[in-house]
Amino acid sequence: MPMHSFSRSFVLSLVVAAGSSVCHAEPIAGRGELIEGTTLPVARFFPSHFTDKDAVASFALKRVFAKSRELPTNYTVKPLFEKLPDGKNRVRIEFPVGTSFYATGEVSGPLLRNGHTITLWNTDAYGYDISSPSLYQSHPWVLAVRPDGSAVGVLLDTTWRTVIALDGAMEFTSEGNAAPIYVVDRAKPEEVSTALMELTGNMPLPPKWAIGYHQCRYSYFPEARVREIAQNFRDRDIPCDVIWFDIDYMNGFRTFTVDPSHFPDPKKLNADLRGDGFSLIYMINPGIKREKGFFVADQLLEQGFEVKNSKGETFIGAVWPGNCVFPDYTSDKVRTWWSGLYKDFMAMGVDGVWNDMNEPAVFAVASKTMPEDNQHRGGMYSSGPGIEPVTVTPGDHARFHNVYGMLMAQGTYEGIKATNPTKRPFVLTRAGYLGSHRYAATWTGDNSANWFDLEHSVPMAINLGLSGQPFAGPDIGGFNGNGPGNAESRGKHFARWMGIGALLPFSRGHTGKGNIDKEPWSFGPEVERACKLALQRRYRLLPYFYTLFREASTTGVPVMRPVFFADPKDAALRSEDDSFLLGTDLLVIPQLMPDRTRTPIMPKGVWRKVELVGEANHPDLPELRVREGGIVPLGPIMEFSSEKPLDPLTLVVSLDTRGQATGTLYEDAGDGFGYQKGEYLLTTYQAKQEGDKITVSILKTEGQMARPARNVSVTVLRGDDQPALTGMGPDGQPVVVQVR
Ligand code: NBV
Repeated sequence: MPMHSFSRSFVLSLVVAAGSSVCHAEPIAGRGELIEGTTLPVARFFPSHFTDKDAVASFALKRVFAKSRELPTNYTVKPLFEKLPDGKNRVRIEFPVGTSFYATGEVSGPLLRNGHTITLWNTDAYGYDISSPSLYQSHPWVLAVRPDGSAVGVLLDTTWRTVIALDGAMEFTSEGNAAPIYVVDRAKPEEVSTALMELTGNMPLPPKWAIGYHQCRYSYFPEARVREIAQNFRDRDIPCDVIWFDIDYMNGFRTFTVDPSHFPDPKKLNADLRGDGFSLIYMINPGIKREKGFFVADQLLEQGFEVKNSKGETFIGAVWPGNCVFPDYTSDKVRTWWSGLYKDFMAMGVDGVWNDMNEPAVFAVASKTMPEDNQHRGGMYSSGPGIEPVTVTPGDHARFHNVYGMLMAQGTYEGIKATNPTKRPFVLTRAGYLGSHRYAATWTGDNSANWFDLEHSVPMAINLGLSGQPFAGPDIGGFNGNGPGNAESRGKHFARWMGIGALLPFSRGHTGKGNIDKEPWSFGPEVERACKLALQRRYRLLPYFYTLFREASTTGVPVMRPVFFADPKDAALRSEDDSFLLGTDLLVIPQLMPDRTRTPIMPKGVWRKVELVGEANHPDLPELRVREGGIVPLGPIMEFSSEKPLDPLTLVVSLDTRGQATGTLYEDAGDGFGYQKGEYLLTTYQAKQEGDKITVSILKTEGQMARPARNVSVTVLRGDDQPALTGMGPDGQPVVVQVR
């Protein structure tokens, strides 16, 4: 992977070509070239002060990309590099007036990043707000959309602390070694997403259960409480696939242990819950209690696998269990050891793992993390199976801080996969870096139970998707606090957040310790009904979501998209971040603060209102609209994702002005890797109106999975006030709908 495959002679020739490597008072153009291995051209630029000492392993790129040819002389993006007097490296790129900036990873506030500055430095940002300079993740990546709708993505290949300023121009200022940038110039923003995937790797297809709804809190214990939560979901017919075990399940916060007084028989508990259709996710943190006789600490210290301080001694920092030692995940040997710890743990009946506090968070120090001069040993790094490893040289924590969490998540992912090789791993990580999507989904950390964070949860998830992390979402309901105002407004706030959260790629309710209960039924019958409808919508939409996850994993185009993706030339859509798109065909118009009067800006064309579960005009649920020309596949309402077969398959059709529509459906076993050998079915359905008949049929199929024997129920949307037309027939044969 990920070292710029600098053979020594390559680096030397580069240095010679660049001339002297001294400080430059004025910005100057770097040396550009095109790289091999991408579908369309990607340019790489090195600062002229770049030397072979700067050439370190990349953790963002999925592999080394060799030069393919010289940069065409008419290449329009012209970065200017500068070595600043304080030793920092700056690169600045000018764009035409009217260019809109997005991405930059996990950022609070609006979708449009023009005028914003962010510092990439993974931080335990409890209770953050839009003024927080750094959150939990670092993505040195910006998407620029020019006024004509063409788009440019820029990746600065550094792990060091970096400030991204988007004040007119695009500017990165980074500490540490000089680094190259990768520039993707494309006709449309989607194509930039695809190029980003080609550079950084793809998100593996998640197991289907992980796309269902997740219920969490800090923390459900003892065992009886966990059972009660699970039972409530089933008794109340509220869909839910996953129950989470936060830190209190552990014995004295020791990782890989279970508190025997609260969970005397976790294997039985897990088996019972699984029998009820739940999957179970348990938290694992990087701070390992420094205690003789604790097997994880003993193994870590005996092998010398811990992070050291600047004197080469074991670094000790306080976290939940008290004084802790920290695995040095920059070493492949340490990651392999860490992976091995999951074997016994998973055997308890664990389905997925949650890595928290992995910025890494350290208590009682102003920096909230370990000292920047702590030492990491490095080793070999490969981004995944079959990718040739590169050497990671040892270095300071300052260089590895932003990738510590990602490397932990990678070790976790690989451990889970080795333990259960026939299952798709699921990992959730709090800290991350550009490339984390190769191993883990993410959530937006310790947000707050207020209206602002509810509103910002939409653009936060969109910008993560535009930064290569499609599997993201907030703590639904808010982590910090009970909610705004009195009991009634808290209930409304929760219902509205569930309405939106149920339509985000990662959908999990969670709240902090000491807060009021925040399960769907905790706020009384009215809120419970809104939550139930919200979640039933998600489950009806699961076939569509799963199709979009598959698309994201193969093309890099995110599941959740900004509305400007519908028409990148339309300047009016550029700052719209209340509404969002799921795929190309479904527009979600959320209900935010009750007294908010702003009307979201819609993309041009006809977007027809659709009702999925009898929720018409519910005041707390987002409005859903289907694009003209689109077909959205739906399944039956279910209580968990594998409860029922996809029968009937419902196709919601919205005809365009020519009387036509198309849409796709991806299906496979829902878990395992058979899909990689062709055991899947990708069907493109088409609808055509001729005279007073609309015929829905299969346009093409891909994959070797047999088509299940089932019925297709067709719903053809018309005007918002006109009833839909319907028809039914066996899948595989044309269904004819009579126009009345
Ligand atoms: O493990 C407890 C919490 C967890 O619930 C939350 O989601 C994480 O972001 N964790 C942080 C540590 C304590 C936070 C106050």
